[in-house]
Amino acid sequence: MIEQRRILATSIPGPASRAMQARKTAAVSAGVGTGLPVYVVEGAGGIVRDVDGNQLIDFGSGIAVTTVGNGNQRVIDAVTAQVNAFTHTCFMVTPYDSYVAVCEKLNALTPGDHEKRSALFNSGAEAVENAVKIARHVTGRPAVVAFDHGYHGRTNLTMGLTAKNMPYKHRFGPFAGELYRVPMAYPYRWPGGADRCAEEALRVITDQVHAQVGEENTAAVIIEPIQGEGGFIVPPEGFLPGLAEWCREHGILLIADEVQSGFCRTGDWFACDHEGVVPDLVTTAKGIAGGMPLAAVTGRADVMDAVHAGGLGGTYGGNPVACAAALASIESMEEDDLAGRAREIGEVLLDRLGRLAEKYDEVGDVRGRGAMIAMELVTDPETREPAAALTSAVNKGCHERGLITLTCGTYGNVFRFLPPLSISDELLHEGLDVLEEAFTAAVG
Ligand code: PLZ
Repeated sequence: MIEQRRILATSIPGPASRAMQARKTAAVSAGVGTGLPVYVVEGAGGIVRDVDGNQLIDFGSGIAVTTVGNGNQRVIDAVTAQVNAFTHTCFMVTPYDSYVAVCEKLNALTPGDHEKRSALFNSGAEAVENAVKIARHVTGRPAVVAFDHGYHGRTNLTMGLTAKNMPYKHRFGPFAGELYRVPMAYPYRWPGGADRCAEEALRVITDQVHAQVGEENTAAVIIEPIQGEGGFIVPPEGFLPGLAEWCREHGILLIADEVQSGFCRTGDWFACDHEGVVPDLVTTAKGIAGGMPLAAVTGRADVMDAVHAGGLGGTYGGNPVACAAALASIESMEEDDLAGRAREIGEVLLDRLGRLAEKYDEVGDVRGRGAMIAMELVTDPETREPAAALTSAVNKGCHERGLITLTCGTYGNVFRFLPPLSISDELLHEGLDVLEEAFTAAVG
């Protein structure tokens, strides 16, 4: 395993990475961007090593995917054994046990102790598409309600559910019909203030659906219990339970998109667990399989079984190598108490970022849960004008110093922290030192 140490061997990106990036430009569609063009050769724990010999601290986990750590040994062993046995049969043709075992785990671990069923897919977007298919099929209703700042994917249906135009939707329409958007309970930017956010947001949302869509036309409400790409927006206490209750009253299915927030990331198995919210359907992906492509829809047995045989599927959904990786990842989460580790990481992040916020007015808000933490940067704490330029300058400064960081947010002014849960305290603190240095340099 490569040493758990940051190494700056060349400038970042170094000469070998720059040469590869030139080939990338000539070979790969310009539509596929790269945030930090260092070309990776190896990863272990909280470190990613590039082709120039630089070792970067990983605060991104490939966008919340390598939750169990880069190069997790359990995942490596399980994947290797599975590749040697067989790589594919198509579960719809000749099934295999690991698919069933992953579904059993999902049914047991997702919120609620009611009877559940699951179906496996390849990507988060595909899981969301299928959750919507199922919700429409079982309710016989067309409308789906999504939120401001929401992100659900890049396929046609999920683009329609995603809020942000650039870069996700711009000139890629027209989008699917019967998708409606309502305001998100965003405490930091709620006009009536954070204290009134839960109650007022619930009123606005339910009024809007009643007046503009009709509850009886609404199949599902889809929400990320902590919004990811939109800015790590944590709804105020009471908001999600209130939304779940209103959905139940009207026979509307609540779909929790836990693609980014799920699998120990927030210090619970799922972000919904924090307030005991039990959705009808849950979508998962990313952290489920330690980097192998796997996604799932898990939900109430009566809902999931209402679909006719053959109505759900796909060639690769629940690929055996991905399922082996998922079982190994879940075992790591259970055996190593990664939810507990996420809470510890969260305490360190909140403490250090909180101190940065005391020092600098530009840090407008620090929020999140477990190892899903963000700071929102503003030009002025009174007007809360988003500081997108400062955010990208800090991001660039971190990259140059050997720290992989990610930004997010509708206004591009949120700095997010998603380290692998196997990261050591030492690397975590060193990464935060680097961030502070980059922040101080950028703020001037
Ligand atoms: N739902 C909540 O966060 C993926 C997107 C990266 P896929 N988020 C990272 C990018 O720019 O494409 C995501 C998510 C939530 C759905 C998805 C979609 O998951 O596996 O990328 O399709």
